[in-house]
Amino acid sequence: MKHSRRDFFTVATGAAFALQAQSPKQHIKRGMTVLSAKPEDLEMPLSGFADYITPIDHFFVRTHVYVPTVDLKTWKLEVKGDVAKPISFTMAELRKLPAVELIAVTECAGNGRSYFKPTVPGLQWRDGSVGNGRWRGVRLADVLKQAGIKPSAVDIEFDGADQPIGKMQDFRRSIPVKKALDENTLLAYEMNGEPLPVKHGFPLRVISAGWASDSWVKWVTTINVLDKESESFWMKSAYRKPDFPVEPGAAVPADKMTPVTSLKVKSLIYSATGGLVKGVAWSGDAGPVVAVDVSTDNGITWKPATLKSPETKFGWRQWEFKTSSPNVIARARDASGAVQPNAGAWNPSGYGWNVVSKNEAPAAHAIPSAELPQSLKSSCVGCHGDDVIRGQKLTRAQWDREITKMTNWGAEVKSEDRDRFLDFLSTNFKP
Ligand SMILES: Nc1nc2c(c(=O)[nH]1)N[C@H]1C(S)=C(S)[C@@H](COP(=O)(O)O)O[C@H]1N2
Ligand SMILES: [Mo]
Repeated sequence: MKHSRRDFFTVATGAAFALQAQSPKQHIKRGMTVLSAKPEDLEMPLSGFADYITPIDHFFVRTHVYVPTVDLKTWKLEVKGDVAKPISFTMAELRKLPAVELIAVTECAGNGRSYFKPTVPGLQWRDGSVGNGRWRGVRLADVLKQAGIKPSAVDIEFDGADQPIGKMQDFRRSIPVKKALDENTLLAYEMNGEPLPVKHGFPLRVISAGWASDSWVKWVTTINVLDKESESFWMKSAYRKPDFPVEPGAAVPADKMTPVTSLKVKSLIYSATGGLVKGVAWSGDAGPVVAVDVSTDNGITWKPATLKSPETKFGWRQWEFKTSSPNVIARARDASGAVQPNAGAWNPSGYGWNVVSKNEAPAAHAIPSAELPQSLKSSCVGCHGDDVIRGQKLTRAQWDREITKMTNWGAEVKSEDRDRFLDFLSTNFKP
């Protein structure tokens, strides 16, 4: 939101002043790895894990869309669908409901995607599309009760103020009613003690504590209570993975894919110097993390690390272990007894990477410098930059599917260009 001098004088009284006070602060993101500049996808550097609560300046950003600017004066939250009494809330009305504060990790389902072999399409996140925030807002259950949610409700679908790019489907995501009524599922208007920043969903976002960030819908304007499963593209086709092991690289039939939900137990080593190894660990619905074990002999023997930060169900825990060994691996265990696996369960979109962590992260992908042909630029670079293309290393079959997806989303590719694009991409940006 922009404020002229004149605005300031007109709003600096009474109730209007409260509105002004809720305006988001401006944040300059610092030291982030830019995976895509437009739309903005920013990864937190490893040093960011040293903070228990991730500062907003370092908090990763993932948007499928351009960030919308929401004016609180006209914004409202609408609750409709399978309810007795459709209802809407202004921010002032929402803030009158009981406020709840929660520390919780939000992690992109694709965090660690770049480590899957064979490589998969999508943003090539390393470790930093995750952060630990302090969220404040209202219980989603309180809002749904005011609207008189009916017993026939199945899914709660959220829509935000963001507009899809081109012919991309609108980003709408749903969570099942049981998760929606959980006391740890919030609609947050504050992050780390300030109004939700614009890039993180101002003025309101979903906090699906314990679940991957794709269910943490930002810029929420509408809650639609459904008496059947959501039909949204982002539920039916995206954010799904096989719930059984598949051969790496294998195609998985659509009816064998289930939605991404809870995070799984995970630890990360972010620093190893001066005889001290430092890391973080978190889990999802099966949290909190109760132990982190470290091995310096490739997993033959394990010793417990010291857990430092307070135990909360959904926040991460920082931990330390004294060793000068150059060869350190760590694995976390959560309250359900689940531990990190030794190998990643390969899946076509590269979701849910949580393998045992090492003190040296695999080298970053080299980004090929090949100049994109002008025709490819005019078809692709406009809605998004060339950084997302360069970041991926895909087979010809994978690029073929990407071109199909993008043309479905409105990219104009002349029929005589299609094969040339495919040749160029699969020669220059290959695994
Ligand atoms: N409205 C809307 N909400 C959204 C998204 C989006 O593109 N639009 N991206 C989702 C995804 S995939 C992630 S990983 C998180 C990222 O949240 P952050 O940018 O606050 O870290 O927001 C989620 N919520
Ligand atoms: Mo994500």
